[in-house]
Amino acid sequence: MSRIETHVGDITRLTVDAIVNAANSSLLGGGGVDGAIHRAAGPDLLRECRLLNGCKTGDAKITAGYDLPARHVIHTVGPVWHGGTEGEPGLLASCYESSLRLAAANNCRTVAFPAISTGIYGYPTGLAAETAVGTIRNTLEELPDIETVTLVAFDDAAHAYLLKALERKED
Ligand code: AR6
Repeated sequence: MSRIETHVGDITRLTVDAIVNAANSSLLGGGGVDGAIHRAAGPDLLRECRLLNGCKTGDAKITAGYDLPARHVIHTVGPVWHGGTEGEPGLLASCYESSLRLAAANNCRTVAFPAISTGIYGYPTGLAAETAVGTIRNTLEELPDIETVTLVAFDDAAHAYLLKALERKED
């Protein structure tokens, strides 16, 4: 049985142990999924984020989920797409790996990810889906306590890329 699932819709509605936020290095909020998570969590989330001293690209930090159904938010900072020659794939893989390791270290068994970097940061959706699926598969081998990872697509087009990536790697 695969431990990776997909879901189409709004990540802020999911009842999981942790949702991952596609943040920026300030961790002080922004647009896209970051804005949606801060709106749904309420102002206490920003209060806790102010104490974290930001986050480097490819790293992750954890907070409580406040008014969200999710118990925690894991904030990670994806790379801005510059054409793929500035280490973007490695940095994106590092977002997924760091977030999963942080989830496991905080006893989170169910984790949901948005498509990190594929909105405002311009990472091509298909390439990002391949990196997400490959990295999650590899990392889960070392994290037996994580039961389910949900990859959240905001629309059907993004979902199709996720399904393609999941199919391709499932040999
Ligand atoms: N639920 C699930 N996915 C969503 C939601 C949602 N509620 N809202 C948007 N998406 P983006 P990035 C999808 O731009 O590219 C912020 O300002 C969206 O369709 O949120 O990593 C931060 O502060 C896309 O597929 O994140 C940073 O400055 C994916 O989430 C910057 O944007 C990611 O799009 C980060 O840019």
